[in-house]
Amino acid sequence: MTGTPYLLSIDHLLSEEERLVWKSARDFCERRIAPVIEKHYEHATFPRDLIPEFAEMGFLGATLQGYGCAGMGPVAYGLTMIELERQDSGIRSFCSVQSALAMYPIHAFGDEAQRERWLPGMARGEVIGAFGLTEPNSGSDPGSMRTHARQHEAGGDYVLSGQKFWITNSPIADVMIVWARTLEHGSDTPVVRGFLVERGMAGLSTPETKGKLSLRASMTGEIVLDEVKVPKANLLPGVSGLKGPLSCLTQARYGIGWGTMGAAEACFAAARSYTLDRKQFGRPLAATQLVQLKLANMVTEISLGLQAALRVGRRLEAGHLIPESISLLKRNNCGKALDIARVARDMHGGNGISAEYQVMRHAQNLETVNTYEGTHDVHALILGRAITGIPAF
Ligand code: TGC
Ligand code: FAD
Repeated sequence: MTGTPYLLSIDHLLSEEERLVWKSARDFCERRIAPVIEKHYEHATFPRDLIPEFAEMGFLGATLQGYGCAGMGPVAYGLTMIELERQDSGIRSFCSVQSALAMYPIHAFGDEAQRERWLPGMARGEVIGAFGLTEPNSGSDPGSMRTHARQHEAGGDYVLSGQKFWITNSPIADVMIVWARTLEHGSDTPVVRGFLVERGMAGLSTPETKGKLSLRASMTGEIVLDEVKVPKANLLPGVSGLKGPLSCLTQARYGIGWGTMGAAEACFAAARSYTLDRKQFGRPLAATQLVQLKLANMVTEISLGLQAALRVGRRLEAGHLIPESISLLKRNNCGKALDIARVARDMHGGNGISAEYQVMRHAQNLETVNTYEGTHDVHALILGRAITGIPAF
């Protein structure tokens, strides 16, 4: 499938249907994203005109059942993530947020009226979602969030105040899943709940975050809530506590575990081809031992990363969801993809900083991917807690 010499290829471990999904995702991404991505990255714009086509491909809410969603298995979904991120992490981000962070919580924790109201339009790409967890003073530690929801009377509407920061899609979102602390009536301990905040609600603004040097083809912004009145019908009834947002993150982190291997493959393929063509000291760079060592390291990490993603995907298919195994996958595959992109950039010499060769764009993007959805080090601490039983955050 990949045309690259992976010694531990996953191709023969896939079903016929998974191979078909992979091929059609790859053809689509090469045909529709590859020709425009460089321009969008340079101008820091997101290709909104492609959203209906993402919907047609089944990329939006891909793993969800019903409501016009594709109902893909976890492995087929992972393969689509590879192809999106082979082109650009920002495009994969758009689909991850729409699917895993906005549609998933409505599907998993919403009531039937909320599902019917939002999910079909989101699957068609007509309604865009965002996920507001991070705040200026609460990133790795979302439990310290300040955004709060007040209820004047038991069973009444809510008033939300606070600020969410670094939010993918917020400037273009129609509906935002906002996580806020609220005091349930009769309790004096605030609890985290999820709210569907709609564009147009009085007191809501979503300013764009400018000046990003990474993930430039993705829209990022804030969600500012100034006494926003949110009807009680917009509370997600099915979950309370931090496990609500963290469950969504588990879904999204799984997709990133696959997706980053696409960016890594793009960088490896570029480095291989460049060093086979480029001659210095009278022979191709690829004929030198140092270059072959770098290529061998890349192939090794991508092969192992894909095997790990497939293993986690098959476990999910069988109903075994272990968040720590997804932390291991997200952390390792992001970290390795970032290393591969940096080395590929170096192997291109001066050309490596040119937009034309793409490796620097991937390297810049992967700096973000290594940070969001739990930083590389925070995932080490999640694993450390699982290994020792001691939270060391
Ligand atoms: P902790 O005590 O560990 O957990 C609280 C409750 O949540 C449950 N839980 C999980 N459930 C599902 N999946 C997971 N991964 C879970 N992790 C924990 C846990 O069982 C517990 O449930 P219960 O029933 O006992 O209440 O909470 P803590 O405050 O100690 O959390 C620690 C830590 C560090 C693991 C957590 O806060 C964390 O993961 N921090 C990283 C924050 C993060 O990843 N933020 C991402 C923001 S969104 C984003 O970046 C989107 S990028 C979008 C794009 O792709 O463009
Ligand atoms: P901090 O938590 O302040 O961390 C700074 C550094 O300290 C990191 O290196 C971290 O590993 C380290 N650190 C933190 N705690 C510890 C510790 N206990 N021990 C040792 N080291 C520690 N969030 C959303 O809610 N929704 C989104 O859609 C979204 N999209 C994003 C898009 C982009 C482009 C970016 C850059 C971020 C996005 N985020 C989003 C936010 C992202 O999840 C956070 O940036 C991330 O969780 C880290 O939080 P922070 O930036 O506050 O860093």
